Amino acid sequence: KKILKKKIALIFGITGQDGSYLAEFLIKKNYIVHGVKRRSSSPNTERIDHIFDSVNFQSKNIFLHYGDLSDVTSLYSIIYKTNPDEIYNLAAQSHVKISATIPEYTANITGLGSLRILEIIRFYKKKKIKFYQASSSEMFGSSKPPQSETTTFSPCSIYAISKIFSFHTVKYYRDAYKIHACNGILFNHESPRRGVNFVTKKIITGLTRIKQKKQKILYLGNLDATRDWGHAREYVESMWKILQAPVPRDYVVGTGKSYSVKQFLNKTAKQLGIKVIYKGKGLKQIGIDAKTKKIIIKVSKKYFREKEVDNLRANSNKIKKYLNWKPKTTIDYLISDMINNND
Ligand code: NAP
Ligand code: G4F
Repeated sequence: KKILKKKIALIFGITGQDGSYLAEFLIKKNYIVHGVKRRSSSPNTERIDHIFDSVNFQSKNIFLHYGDLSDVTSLYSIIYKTNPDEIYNLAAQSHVKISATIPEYTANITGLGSLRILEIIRFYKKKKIKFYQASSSEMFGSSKPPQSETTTFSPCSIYAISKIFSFHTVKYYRDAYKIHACNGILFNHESPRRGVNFVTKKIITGLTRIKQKKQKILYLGNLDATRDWGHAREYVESMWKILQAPVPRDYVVGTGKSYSVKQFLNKTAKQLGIKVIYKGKGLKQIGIDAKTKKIIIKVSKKYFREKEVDNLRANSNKIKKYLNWKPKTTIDYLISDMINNND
């Protein structure tokens, strides 16, 4: 009787939003999942604690290893120890605004991290390892929507510049060394597990707290930028599909619909039963709760970008056509999921 060997996946960034959903997805697909976590002074595994037994430091199908994309010795020993079939590099300094404050660190992790892993894969002897890189729609920057695989990169941040370095590194290792390496160029995707300082999570948490009378004002930056927002839970399937295709290629992943930050704000307010009346313009703009007549939204310069990416909207025809992947979640469902599961 033929015994089917389980595939082994190694996830960098397993403690993040996408890493946690990808780990769940791969476990359901019967993979053995290894994940890399950074040393931190306070717990950083909350997003995966439900699938990982943190008392015994392991479970049947998932194993965690300390490591850091800045430390090549840790990457080398983890890859050799785990002997993966597939590596997903989701680890990054992933906040665009913060990349202006820690530019060198961002370039080191978000840019050079992929290079370090690919060099180890290049010299790996035991088997051919497939590699997935978390590329980003932020790379398109000021290029007009809809953005596809053929759109020019016009980066507006050190984060985007670092991701472009990784994007081209992946292509180079694929062409030069025949490594099965792919980029998923994902547009914004959110979930109840989204980091607290990204705009969707900040709006959901802020308005919920205002409704519960735990917070008075929500301070935001540019309300006019538009984004193509999908749900992280279904986007992780696209990552896996991208790696399973026989020919390694790069794919754009998005919904094809975009909304402004203000529209996201209004849709959230509506679901929470709050009607917002706006007054003023630019930095003077305020949002008033129609019922209580109190100011609940203020615009703050602090949250504006050094150089804004105004409009992102995906053309993801390629992944639809070649990999039969398309998103199902509407923005209204995404918002209700985030409100109802906002722990
Ligand atoms: P996230 O929640 O910020 O997760 C980032 C992960 O990277 C965390 O596990 C983090 O560990 C880890 N990490 C950070 N620095 C590291 C380092 N030096 N060494 C090892 N690990 C490190 O991001 P996400 O939203 O899940 O996104 C996943 C990836 O997709 C990121 O690369 C992001 O740039 C990219 N991306 C995201 C979107 C989106 O809309 N979410 C769109 C396009 C591309 P800690 O938990 O310890 O911080
Ligand atoms: O939620 P954001 O911080 O996401 P951003 O900058 O689009 O980046 C996210 O998506 C990228 C894919 O395109 C990923 F690569 C990246 O890792 C990350 O996941 O900001 C979205 C928009 C921006 O236009 C920003 O200027 O919201 C605007 N915004 C307005 N007020 C704000 C705020 N953003 C944040 N974070 N905080 C605010 O108070």
